[in-house]
Amino acid sequence: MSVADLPKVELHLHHEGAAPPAFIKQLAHEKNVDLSKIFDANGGYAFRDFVHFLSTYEDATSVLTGPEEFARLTTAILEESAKNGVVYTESFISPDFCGGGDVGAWREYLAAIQEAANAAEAKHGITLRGVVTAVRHFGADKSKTTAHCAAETAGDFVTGFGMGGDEGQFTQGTFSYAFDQAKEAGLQLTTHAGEFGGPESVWDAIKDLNVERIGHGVRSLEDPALVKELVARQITLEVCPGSNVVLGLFPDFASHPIQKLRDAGVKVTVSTDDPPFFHTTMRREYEELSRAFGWDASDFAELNQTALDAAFCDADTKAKVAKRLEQV
Ligand code: MCF
Ligand code: ZN
Repeated sequence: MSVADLPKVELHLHHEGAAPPAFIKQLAHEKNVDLSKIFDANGGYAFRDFVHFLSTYEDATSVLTGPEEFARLTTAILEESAKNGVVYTESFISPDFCGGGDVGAWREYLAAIQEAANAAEAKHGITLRGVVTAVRHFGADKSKTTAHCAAETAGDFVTGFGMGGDEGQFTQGTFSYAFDQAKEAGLQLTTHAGEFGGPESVWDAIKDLNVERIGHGVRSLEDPALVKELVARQITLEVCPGSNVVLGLFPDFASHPIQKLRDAGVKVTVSTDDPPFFHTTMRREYEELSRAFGWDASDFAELNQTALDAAFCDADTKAKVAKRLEQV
């Protein structure tokens, strides 16, 4: 059996970022919006670098509106994830893209997403949990509204709070109020850091936001003291190797630091981030890692256990997912 066939746990997937180009093209067509500039000659998403990626992402998202469309997207995402052997996944969803921060509208989006997720669970045996996500370059005020929406809807489905976006403009500390508010509502915390922001953004995330997990965090290796701190605090990294390669952080999988982080004792997991943007899938991530580092079924079993331990869900759900992981 190929390692790509193994059951998988994924912790880092952006809901809109998982929308296939054909899905977005269809919506643009229906709404008479010209989005031709965001697609390349092969029909994939076009972007030159990280900043351009963020604007392409925002343009694509602009045609995705209403609970019904998010429900359809959820069905498409979970079908694709299940095809890839994913048995548990967490996705980043943002009130900024779902009702613009209005709690009533946000509840409607969530209800539609949850209904689609329940149907997918019954059909494919895949569980979804939602991590409500602030967009970093939207600033502190918006993050407070996002945290308020998260706190109001914390429960069985919304189990985490996070932040993505451009690490350039505002420090992590700018968002400490929002993260504190989410924590008080019982949500578990993660933030993107150490991708383009460098090791200092990971330090800030640990010190100012009290997160349990870090999205990416791959540049932590540049600071040995930080690596020690991650190990001591048992912080789990949501590593997305294919995303990092396409966005130009590392030239290829073989040069990716995931192996070195693992050797240093840091808890690492593997995710796709925005699969159609980065021409990847969970199967492909496993294949490439196996090729680059010789990882076999036991390495991936360890990786999945780490992911399940760090998952933002309750003990009953973890036990259910653990059973699915055993069914090889
Ligand atoms: O992980 C990648 C690259 N690094 C930072 N941010 C993002 C990534 N994919 C999507 N994002 C951001 C994007 O700015 O997350 C937000 C978007 O606004 C959406 S979270 C529902
Ligand atoms: Zn991400």
